[in-house]
Amino acid sequence: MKLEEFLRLNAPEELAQVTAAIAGASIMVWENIPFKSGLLFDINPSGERQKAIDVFSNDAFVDALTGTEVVREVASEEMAEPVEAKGELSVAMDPLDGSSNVETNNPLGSIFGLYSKRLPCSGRSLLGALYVTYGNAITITLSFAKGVHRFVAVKKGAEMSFELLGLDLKIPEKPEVYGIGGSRKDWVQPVRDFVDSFEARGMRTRYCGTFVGDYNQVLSRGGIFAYPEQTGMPQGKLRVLFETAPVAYINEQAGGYATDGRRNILDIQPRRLAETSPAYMGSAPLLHELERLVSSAG
Ligand code: AFP
Repeated sequence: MKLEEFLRLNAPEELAQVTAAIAGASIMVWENIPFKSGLLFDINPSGERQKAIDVFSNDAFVDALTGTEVVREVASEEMAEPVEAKGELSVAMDPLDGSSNVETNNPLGSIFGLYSKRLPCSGRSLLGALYVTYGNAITITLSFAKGVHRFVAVKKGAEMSFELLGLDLKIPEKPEVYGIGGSRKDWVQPVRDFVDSFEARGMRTRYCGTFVGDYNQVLSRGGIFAYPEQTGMPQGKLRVLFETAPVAYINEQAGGYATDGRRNILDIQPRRLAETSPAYMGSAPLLHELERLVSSAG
């Protein structure tokens, strides 16, 4: 089944329009990766150097989203202020997740949260979320409150389309892999102790340094992705609105659990667009165990 048909049968009209626009722009972004990986002399609002491909992907998705006429605002990790438009939906996005992986050809991604309220707001206002992975294939993993579904880009002749790859994906409860960001020496003690127990549980480490690349394998194999609170970085690194809340929403729809160590990530009410929080997500039993350990440590 093609993405368009799935959307027609399963998604509210405005979410269908936004998803189709993102799908089209994601192909354009992927096609431009080899041509636009030189450094620009520019800095994004979080102080990170912007590369040409970051700017290109930001502009491509902003244009595609505002072109739908159902989007009210687009906030992006790459912009200090949201772009205003005339529709009803607020979109928060990380247009190119893991862009420091461009040179090494590790997977990259794009993340989108589709919110009913003005930004910033909590993940409880998400109407849907999706992420794109640019790996050995381009996939879109999405949820509109009724399960998690995945599509893969397929080229037939000159035409590129997204075909259904998996319906109603569920995260395995038995954990198999783990990927933890930052530096082990800086993780808080309960996280270090918990991670030390993983090998004995038969889990293996897998980490590529792109959030959605790392989360995506957890969704398939079971386990945990985390970017913990660290010494000197108590709020972690990942942004709630653009990154962790949308993926936490998908994770929950797949039967998993996502926490900042003390509460469900979807309950965080960010006060700023770029607010970060510690993030732990994956198989529900493992994540509830982690939350108990971290929260009881104070
Ligand atoms: P870049 O976009 O600068 O490559 O950062 C990627 C990222 O925000 C996220 O995708 C990764 O999970 C995380 O950083 C990796 O950070 P560490 O290199 O500190 O583990």
